[in-house]
Amino acid sequence: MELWFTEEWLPGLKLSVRVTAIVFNKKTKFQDLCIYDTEQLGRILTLDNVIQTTEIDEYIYHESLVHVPLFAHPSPERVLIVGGGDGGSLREALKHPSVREVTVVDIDGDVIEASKAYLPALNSGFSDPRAKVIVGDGPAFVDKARSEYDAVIVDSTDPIGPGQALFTEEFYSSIKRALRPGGLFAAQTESPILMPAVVRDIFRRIGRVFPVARVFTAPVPTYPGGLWSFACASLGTDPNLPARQPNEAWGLRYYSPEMRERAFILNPKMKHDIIES
Ligand code: AG3
Repeated sequence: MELWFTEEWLPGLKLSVRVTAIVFNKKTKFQDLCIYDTEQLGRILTLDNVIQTTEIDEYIYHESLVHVPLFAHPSPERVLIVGGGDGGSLREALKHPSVREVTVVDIDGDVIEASKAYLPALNSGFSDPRAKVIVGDGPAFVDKARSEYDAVIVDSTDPIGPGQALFTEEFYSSIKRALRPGGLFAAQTESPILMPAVVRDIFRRIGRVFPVARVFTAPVPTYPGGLWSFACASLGTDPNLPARQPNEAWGLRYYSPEMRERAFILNPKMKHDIIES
């Protein structure tokens, strides 16, 4: 018998992938966590039947979300990742030699444990002595921080369920207070083609808090619509301008100075839908 995983992207629109093995499944305190092996996407992690990450395209998402803000900073030392319990963003942040500490705050400790046990492609950062892992509420944690981080990266689920609190104006204000001078904020901000109004509303809220806020995109074929949007915002630092560059030894698969430039180019409809409407 064939086994398929299906995510409903929108009413009447679904993505299905054939599952070759159920690797792990647990109803955690917060969500239904599954790890599957699939024929075409490699190992995938889902929460409440929503694809969070797949081996085939996770590098595009994690390198974009992390390296766009971190390369805009001349020497990031302290980085905070909110969400990101799978470890993909942590792995990328630790590649910056100036980084001395990366704190991951995820509300669901079971996601972290499952990644450590079953996601070798993502979990390498957890054993780095610079990694600090906290199981707890992201907004409450950020609210206590004052001028502490060179970058705050929000690697969240969609704005439903536990993820909702990570898209509020209040949360963005506490991130702003948590940043050191010259600090940057980045977040995943949903599908610009299938959910332009959702993306627009997120950017309205970010724009009310941060003096500089830019949209960038990257293709993530296993997320709704195939193209994904992200925010990079700051207290003044230009998110577009790279302060440094990676070299070959970093082993990056998606990010490069050229790809960075491309990421900030929006087509006319997207400009209209997200920024001008
Ligand atoms: N971040 C999930 C992005 C949203 C995906 N949405 C969807 N498939 N409907 C995942 C965390 C990866 N570290």
